[in-house]
Amino acid sequence: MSGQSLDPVVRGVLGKIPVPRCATYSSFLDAQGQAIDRGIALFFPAPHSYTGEDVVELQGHGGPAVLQLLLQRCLELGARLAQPGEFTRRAFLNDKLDLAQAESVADLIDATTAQAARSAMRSLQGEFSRAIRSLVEKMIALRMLVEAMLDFPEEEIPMPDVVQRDAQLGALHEELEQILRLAQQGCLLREGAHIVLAGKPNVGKSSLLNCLSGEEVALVSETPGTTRDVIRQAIQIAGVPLHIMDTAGLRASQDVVEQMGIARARSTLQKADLILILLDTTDGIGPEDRKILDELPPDTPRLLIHNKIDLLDQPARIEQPGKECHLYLSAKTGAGLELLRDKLLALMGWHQEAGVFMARERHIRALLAAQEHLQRAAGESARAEFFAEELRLAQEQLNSITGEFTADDLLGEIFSRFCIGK
Ligand SMILES: Nc1nc2c(ncn2[C@@H]2O[C@H](COP(=O)(O)OP(=O)(O)O)[C@@H](O)[C@H]2O)c(=O)[nH]1
Ligand SMILES: [Mg+2]
Repeated sequence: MSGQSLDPVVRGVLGKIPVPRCATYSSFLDAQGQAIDRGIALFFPAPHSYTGEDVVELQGHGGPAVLQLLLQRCLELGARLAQPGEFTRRAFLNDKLDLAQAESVADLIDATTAQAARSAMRSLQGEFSRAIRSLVEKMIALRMLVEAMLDFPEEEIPMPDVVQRDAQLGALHEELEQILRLAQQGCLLREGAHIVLAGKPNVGKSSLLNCLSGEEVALVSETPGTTRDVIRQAIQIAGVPLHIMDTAGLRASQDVVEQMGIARARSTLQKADLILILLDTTDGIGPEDRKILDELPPDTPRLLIHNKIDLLDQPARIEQPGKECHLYLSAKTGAGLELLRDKLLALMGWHQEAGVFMARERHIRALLAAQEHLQRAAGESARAEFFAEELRLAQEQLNSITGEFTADDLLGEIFSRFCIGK
């Protein structure tokens, strides 16, 4: 429980106020003073709590019925059920966390791999926010310089100031680039990537899915048209979550159910981050394969996989004769699977960098927008007002990441550190 007046609830349930930050063994009482359960009570007086308000934790034996009774008792005494995320929202409103940290609480809980959990923890500890704030501070310094220039007629702007301005802008650019790279990695850890297996029937799509996931998730048979529905399997490679989707083989079919499967396969392809086109090495690339390749969404990255190399006794390998990358493997023997795993990570943009922090789409969008404003600022070096405005917009984008919007912030900064009127 969190709030400003927990006293009546706490007294009602425990019959006393527990000593702050000590584990207090106590009965949890109903309206008649009968014990509902017995357990540990922890009291964190404001402001030293998660939410910054008074917080009381009751730890009982669990079990839905007894928990329900205890909850009911607290509601009777004036508490209400929290909304989703309300504790963290209050923590944000009370300045215990900034917005990026608050988001990372949810990301930590939702993390599907150890890597993702570690990077969420890094964001929760404020590494991402600190990086953003350091960028914002440098941006403010640059804005002060540029806004000071506004007071001079253009021909009187001191040259050293112009040189300094351009050097600072260049440095900002580089720092933003680095943060963006780490955030994009974090975003990949959070969201994972959607990889779709496609190709004509019987080339080994389902076999490859099973091979990658280490489980027999999809039926494999020598009868073409075995897979109908889209089969999804979550796997991880080096801690990066990947959602692999096996689809019905693409061909002209008379079977109504197979046609439905093929329609699903086509719509799944539209949403893929990466498409793996499977080919049968013993057949080479035939007209059906070419037709499939021609119909793929043109902008989605793709990898051509030549399966069944075991039948020709060929080695696993990667070849890149032109634009397209060809990988030769065997879903049956597993030869070439490591090559595939590494290639998938590379195609998804994973560099296994140290210090990756968890980030979301929202953050990436804000960083990209800030980057664009910096680029525009660079193009406005002759027009100081426009230059200053682009910087202001870039800063606004960055502030939206940590949830600090006030324009007054900047005014305060300027007046506290500058006194141009003197
Ligand atoms: N020799 C060999 N056979 C394979 C390989 N991969 C799949 N197959 C066989 O090819 C047939 C079709 O496989 P399946 O995974 O169902 O293909 P899909 O229709 O593309 O999903 C099955 O009989 C598999 O055992 C491989 O790498 N080598
Ligand atoms: Mg199949």
